[in-house]
Amino acid sequence: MALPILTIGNKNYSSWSMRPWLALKWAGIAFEERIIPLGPRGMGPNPDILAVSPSGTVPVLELADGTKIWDTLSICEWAHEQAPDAGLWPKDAIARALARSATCEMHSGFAAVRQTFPMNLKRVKAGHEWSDAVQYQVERIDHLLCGLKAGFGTSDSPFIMGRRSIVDAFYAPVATRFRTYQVPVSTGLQAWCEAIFQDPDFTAWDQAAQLETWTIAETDAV
Ligand SMILES: N[C@@H](CCC(=O)N[C@@H](CS)C(=O)NCC(=O)O)C(=O)O
Repeated sequence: MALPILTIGNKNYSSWSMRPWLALKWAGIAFEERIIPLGPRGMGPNPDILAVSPSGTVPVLELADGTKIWDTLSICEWAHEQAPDAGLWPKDAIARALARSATCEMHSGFAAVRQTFPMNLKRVKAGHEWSDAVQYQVERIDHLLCGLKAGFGTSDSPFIMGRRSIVDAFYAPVATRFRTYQVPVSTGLQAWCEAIFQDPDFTAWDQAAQLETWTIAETDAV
């Protein structure tokens, strides 16, 4: 049977693409990967993306029967349903509800963080400045993830819910943003960031990003 096809943006910049890519890897689901290089923000609909994705955004997962799943969280949910023992969602109902809440808060929120710290894996920037509103969101992320880890993590795993889950996948791009723009975080959150950076699947994505030659001048100038 044909493998599902995950179409993503290029790995240096596409934070939404990283999330389901990690979730599929962590669930052990084989897939074919196709990359469409992203253009500058506000350039209008990208015809290459529109040709494969009904929303005009990536990621999009095309199943063997032609069905297209065009939303990050929906692709992660699909991965969980294909491989329920992989732990992408916790088995405990309360843990799962809170993991979903944290994931949805990322999916629909933190606009100031996303705007001020665009994902750019190849970049390290000293002296970046951000507003109090952004700092408030940074602290909210820190408090949220450390609180979940204190409640549901385990001493033998550095990940938020005790093993690699959709929460880690959703916040992994944020860890890279804090690395790129040298945003100070608590010791606890920094330990989680380091665990993400050492994860073999994250590392594979990051190494591929470092080799990309596509650039978005507007993002590189932030
Ligand atoms: N809510 C969507 C967001 C996807 C999204 O905004 N993707 C960006 C790339 S990271 C995109 O495709 N932008 C269109 C473009 O760059 O042309 C999801 O969860 O999948």
